[in-house]
Amino acid sequence: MSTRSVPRPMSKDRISRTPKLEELVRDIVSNQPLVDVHTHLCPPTFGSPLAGRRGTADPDGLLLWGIDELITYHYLVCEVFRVVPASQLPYAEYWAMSKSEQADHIWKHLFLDRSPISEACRGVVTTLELLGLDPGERSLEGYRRWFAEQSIDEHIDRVMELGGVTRITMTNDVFDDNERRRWLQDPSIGDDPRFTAVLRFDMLVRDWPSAAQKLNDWGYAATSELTDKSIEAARKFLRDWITRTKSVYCAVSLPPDFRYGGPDDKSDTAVVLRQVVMPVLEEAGLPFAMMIGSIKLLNPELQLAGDMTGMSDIMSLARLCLEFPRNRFLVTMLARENQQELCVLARKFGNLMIFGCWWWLNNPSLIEEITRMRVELLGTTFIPQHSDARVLEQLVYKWDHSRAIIGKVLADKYSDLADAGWVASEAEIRRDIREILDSHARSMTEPRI
Ligand code: FIX
Ligand code: ZN
Repeated sequence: MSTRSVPRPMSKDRISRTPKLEELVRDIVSNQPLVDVHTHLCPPTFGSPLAGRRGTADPDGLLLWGIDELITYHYLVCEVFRVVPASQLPYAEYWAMSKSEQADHIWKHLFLDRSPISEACRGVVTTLELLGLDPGERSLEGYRRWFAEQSIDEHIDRVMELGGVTRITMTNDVFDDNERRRWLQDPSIGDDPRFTAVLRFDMLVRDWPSAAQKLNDWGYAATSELTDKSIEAARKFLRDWITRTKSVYCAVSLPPDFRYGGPDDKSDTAVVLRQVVMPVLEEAGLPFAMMIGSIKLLNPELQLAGDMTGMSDIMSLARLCLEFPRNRFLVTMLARENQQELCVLARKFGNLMIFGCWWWLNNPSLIEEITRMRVELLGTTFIPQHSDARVLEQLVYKWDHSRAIIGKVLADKYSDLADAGWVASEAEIRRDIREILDSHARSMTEPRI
């Protein structure tokens, strides 16, 4: 029985394809509070190079904020070396500059000598604008004075409010000496209700022999041979640090040539995943986040800005989902070419949650393409974005820019649905968008009692 010719009775809260529907959807998306499922931010207890009002500067501090950190973001370091190549300004000379000298250099070449139209440059402009500063000021001095006047705790609250972020998920790399030392000195440094911890251990999966050496230095009986003794030591190491950090999930980033061959794969990476990571995380009830596709330090002279992307093997992920149905996987892939097959894989495995448009996918044109495809293939069962903020104030622009695109895509999708004859109510749209933008991320990062 086709009902096409018979228009659906429109109750008062049902809205068909009208500018009103699109506006409503965009408005709901731009105001939905959310949990940011992956950042490199942390509370002030981890120290900060910038003191702010009543603060103390800690040159090795891990909380980056302020104008000089915004301008010297590794995305912009890449871009300035395109404008002033190393043949004109050798890498060593750039890295020998102070943070503010580096910022002045980038500001001159990417903001003053040409319009800041790249996404990373535009991000700085949006951040200044939404913080109430005048992006048109052509010098950094005024911004530096303003940031020096901010007291960091109030500033964190303000930035979270502007980004619509209710909880920030950290990245706590246990193989980073600076980070690990701070946790050992004071395990309560992560006890800030605005933040949740994530135990990150790339080396354990990427390079077992080096990780084993470190575990051994730290008192765990691990050797480069993955004997039962080493495996038990690695399990104890993970359990200890999950408890110490109260981590809500564990994470690794993996290169494009990451391979998991299944139960018979005897490679170090496979054995560590199969016999250490999967059992410990199943036991702890924690999701395992895999960020797949980054080649570390392709151009080491660029330091953090020197990484590269590459296409990855989706079947390795498929084998893990097949072999470990009781584990939850939180996955993002770096290559544009992997996005469609990742969506299709998620249709095969309910324990696979896709998140974010990672790194070089975090650009309006690609966020739109990927989000549209995900809605079409996964409905409301994915996490559209994470900020990957390395500098506190990046939360402001990363969410402002992403919400605009996600809102546009969802407005289209609800209009298409209305055209098809199913007109969602405002309450139904709010329910769906809360699920897409917040509920999934919240359930993957729920603090453990
Ligand atoms: O591995 C990661 O968590 C990446 O997000 C970072 O290493 C990367 O440097 C980054 O900041 C991406 O946006
Ligand atoms: Zn990251």
